[in-house]
Amino acid sequence: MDEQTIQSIVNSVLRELGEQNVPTGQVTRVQPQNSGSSQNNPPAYKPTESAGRQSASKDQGAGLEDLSLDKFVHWNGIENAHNESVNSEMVKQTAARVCQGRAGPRPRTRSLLRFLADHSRSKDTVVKEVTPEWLEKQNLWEVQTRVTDKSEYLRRPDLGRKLSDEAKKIIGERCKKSPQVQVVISDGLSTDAVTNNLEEIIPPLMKGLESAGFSVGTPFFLRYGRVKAQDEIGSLLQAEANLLLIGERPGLGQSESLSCYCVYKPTESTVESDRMVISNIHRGGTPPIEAAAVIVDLTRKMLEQKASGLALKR
Ligand code: B12
Repeated sequence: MDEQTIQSIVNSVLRELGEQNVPTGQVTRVQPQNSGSSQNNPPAYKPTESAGRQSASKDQGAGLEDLSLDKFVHWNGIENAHNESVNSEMVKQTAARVCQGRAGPRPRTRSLLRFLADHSRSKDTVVKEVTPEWLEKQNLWEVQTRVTDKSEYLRRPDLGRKLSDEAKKIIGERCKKSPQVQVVISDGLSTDAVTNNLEEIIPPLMKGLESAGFSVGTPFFLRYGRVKAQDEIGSLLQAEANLLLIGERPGLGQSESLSCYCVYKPTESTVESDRMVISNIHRGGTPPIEAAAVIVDLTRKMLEQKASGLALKR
């Protein structure tokens, strides 16, 4: 491929991304190579004035728009559709990667870039840390599992299920003993899940539990936690119900989703079938305020029936 062809491909990609100071003279249309039936090939790329266009920037590539914006998530990439309204309706209804179109056998530039951006965001939220400053603002103190850093957290789930000796000591000293309900917050597999949802879920959750007449323990943050860590905390504090708000493993469309795992009288011999989960808590799923009400209701049932998981009749 000669240099001019490469330059024109680069320019056409930049144009599709909304760069306006790409020298027009050099932009040539990138034609898909014809292999087999041309009937299956979408039309060649044409720069359009659609989503993604942004103000001119002198520095090519600088200031490209955030690919998580709604207009990219709900982007209809199918051109010349037989029934356009069916596709645009579908695109409006979901954040799933539908109606992306294709360039020959490959994804279109815009959908490939969005895919890569979503993937980076998911990886970021797993490796990022909840900062001590943020915890201080939330009035939360922290303890740690036996994991020493993020990399070990990912390699050794078993250590994330156990409290460090120091954590046991601090919890013993600072927490109210034998409350009816103990709330614990943990980063788990998504830091954004915690930092984006906590401020909206904690106040209605704590208020809801108190208004329901339950004695509520001292909430705290568990760094590098796995779900089973709630069982050791339960044994330690002798709480009737343990509620663990923890970051979910991110997906390619959603990286800030929180779960609440709930158990009645957890001990170290608690098994998964004793546990329940309210998942998908985030603004685009079950909104945090609504989730708080669901959790309060479930807690009431656990305390009434003295059971959780499969033993609980819902
Ligand atoms: C990863 C995952 C799994 C993995 C867990 C392996 C592991 N060690 O990570 C596997 C494939 C084994 C799994 C199995 C199941 N899962 Co699952 N799982 C998930 C997923 C994608 C992420 C969970 C997560 O990030 N947890 C946080 C991290 C930090 O936890 P962890 O300590 O590393 O791992 C623990 C939890 O993941 C927990 N867990 C995982 N799934 C479930 C399901 C239930 C009901 C419970 C109580 C616990 C639980 O078990 C792990 C070991 O303790 C969620 C999707 C989501 N949006 O949350 C679904 C999800 C939680 N799972 C679900 C279901 C239904 C199941 C199964 C019942 C499927 C089945 N029919 O067998 C089983 C139950 C397993 C169990 N532990 O009881 C549903 C729960 C729906 C609900 N609200 O009740 C979810 C929300 C998916 C969905 N949208 O349908 N799961």
